[in-house]
Parts: sequence; structure tokens; C-alpha cells
Amino acid sequence: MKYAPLLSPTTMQPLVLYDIPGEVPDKSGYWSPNAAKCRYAIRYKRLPYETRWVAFPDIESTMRALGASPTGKRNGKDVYTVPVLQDPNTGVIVSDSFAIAEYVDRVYPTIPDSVFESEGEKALIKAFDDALGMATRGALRWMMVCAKEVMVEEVKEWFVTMHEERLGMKWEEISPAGSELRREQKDALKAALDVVDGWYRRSGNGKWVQGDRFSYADCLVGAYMFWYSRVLAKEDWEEVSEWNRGRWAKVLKDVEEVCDGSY
Ligand SMILES: N[C@@H](CCC(=O)N[C@@H](CS)C(=O)NCC(=O)O)C(=O)O
Repeated sequence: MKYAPLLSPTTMQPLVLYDIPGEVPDKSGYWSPNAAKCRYAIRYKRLPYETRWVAFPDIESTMRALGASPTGKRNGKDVYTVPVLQDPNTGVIVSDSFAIAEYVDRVYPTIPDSVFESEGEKALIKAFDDALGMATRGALRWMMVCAKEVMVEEVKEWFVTMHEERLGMKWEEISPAGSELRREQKDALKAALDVVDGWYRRSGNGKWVQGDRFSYADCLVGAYMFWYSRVLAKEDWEEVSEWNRGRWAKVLKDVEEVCDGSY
């Protein structure tokens, strides 16, 4: 079901998207995958927005102060995450990338620029979101270790300690460069992307997950590729992006293009 627009992109105040800053080569700061998912949706819809940076160690205190909802539990305690969207036009604060995409699509439908074609499609794309996360899980620790390299300098030590505590292992054991374990993590990513490539092949050879129609599913695959392209060593991203006949380099390029490219 489509809703009548409440506010127009030309008269609205910019949305505020909270994200974690990094020191990426292009100096944009953007690297985080979860924020990228809903940022692509916002950009696809041509909605004005600004980024507010929150250092990783300050996420919980900043989000509590803002009145954002936690997105889960860890050891029985509420977990606060980014992205979080603050909409100055409505006063609404939304936590979680998927909920943010749903919110902007509902409140700012700007037909035909919807990322969900129907209410019913949301269930399937949510399942797709979860499936992508599960499929690529085997490479998560590799990405985690690489992500340290793009963290802002002051946070690097905190980032290491936080992961050591959460995983109960030394940083050097998580994904040692050149090790058999790293090889397995890379193979796990390759196997995962073969599965995702199989999903694309079912879609009638179109450019998008759903063939000819762009949807939030494409924002999701695009966000994973964006993340890999930002955190992986240059030669590793070059290799990964060429797997499956260059599909991943192309997906990232296509999503960036349709979501109005440059940051
Ligand atoms: N389901 C959430 C997950 C968000 C998430 O895990 N964000 C990470 C950064 S990419 C975070 O804020 N982590 C904080 C923590 O783990 O304490 C979403 O899709 O927005």
C-alpha cells in the first residue's frame, strides 16, 4: 500500500543519520555496513540528510541521551547501536537500519522511488537481510580485524580491547594475516558469495536482486560490498570484487550510481 507523502523532499529539513567515523582513504569517514544499508535507501529516495558522527565507545551514552531504542540484548543488557535516524520534521527517532529504511519509505514515499514495493515485500527482504548476514558470517572476524585499520586513531585501542573481551581471545588470534584461519575465512566468504550469486541468477538476468526492479535488497548487497571495499586491503578487495565474473564490483558500481553516487 502506498501512502500520501506527508512532507516533500524539497521543503523538509535534512534527516540526521548517526554513524561511526573512520579514517578511510577518501577521507569521507564512511565505512560502516549497517549505516550504508539505510543510507543507500535515503539516497535512492533523494531525501536530504546529514551525517552525525558518533565515536564507537560513545554509541551507548549518545543513543541513550537521544532517547533511541536499544536494538538487542547482550548478556542480558540492552545494546545500543548505530545507525539511528533522527527526523527533525516529525520528531521521530528510529534505531536499526531496516526500521530506518521502512520509516523513510513510509513517511517519504516519493513515488516511484520506493525501496519496498508493497507491505508484503518487507517480510521477504527482511529474510533476505538476515540470510545475507548469516551467509557471510564466516568472514565477519576477518572484516572486524581489517576494520581496525580504518578506525580513527583514538579509538583503535578501545576497539581491540572491546573485541578481545567480547570474543574471549587475543586480537592476534581473531584473523591473523597469512594464517590458515584467514584462508578459511576468505574461503567462507567465497562460498557465501557463490550462494548469493546463485540468488541473482534466478532473477532473470536483470541488474538487480529482483531482476529489473531496484529494491532495498540491492541496498543490502551494495552495503556489504561497500563495507568490503572500504575495510579490506586493496588487493583483497580487488580479488573479491572480481569473483563471480566481476559481479561484486558491478553491484557496488550500480548501487552507487542509482543511489546518486559520491559521498
Ligand atoms: N541490527 C542493527 C545492527 C547495527 C550494528 O550492529 N551496528 C554496529 C556498528 S556497524 C554497532 O553500533 N555496534 C555497537 C556495539 O556492538 O556495541 C542494524 O541493522 O542497524
